[in-house]
Amino acid sequence: KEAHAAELERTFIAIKPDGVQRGLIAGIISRFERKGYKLVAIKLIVPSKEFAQKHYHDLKERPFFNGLCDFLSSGPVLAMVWEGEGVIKYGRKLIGATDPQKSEPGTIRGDLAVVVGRNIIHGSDGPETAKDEIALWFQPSELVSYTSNAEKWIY
Ligand code: 3AN
Repeated sequence: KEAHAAELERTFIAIKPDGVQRGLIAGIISRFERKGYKLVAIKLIVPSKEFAQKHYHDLKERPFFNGLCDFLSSGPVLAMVWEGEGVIKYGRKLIGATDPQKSEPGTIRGDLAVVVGRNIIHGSDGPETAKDEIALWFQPSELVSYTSNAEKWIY
């Protein structure tokens, strides 16, 4: 069946300052790209602390909230939107469990991170969060819709 880009699921993925500074950008993008997902938006930005607080608003009661927001705003973050069938759930699977001590080998956090406070990558945890996070980080005009011929062999 024909898949139309506009109907496909999208998720927000961000490489946090630790991942950017450790030189992990290309390796992480490669995981999503080789799986068959499509990059529809990307930018490198240093979020303000206020912006980080908005991004993590669900965690504002947690004891690590302040440190987490300081960390996210401490340097460049690579913000991305990835598109494709099942990308929200499967993106989380590629990323691995929140605590890198518990994430499986083969996942991004399992292979590349050690502690929960420096777990290198963020991925939306559901359709509502994905929608909200994409709207927070990107203008609609920054999302690029295009049809890739490669999708014919993937979806
Ligand atoms: P995930 O990023 O896997 O969705 P959340 O939403 O529970 O996990 O947590 C968001 C971020 O908060 C994590 N990526 C991690 O950086 C940080 N975090 C979560 N739990 C802790 C903790 N116990 N101590 C320090 N930071 C934490």
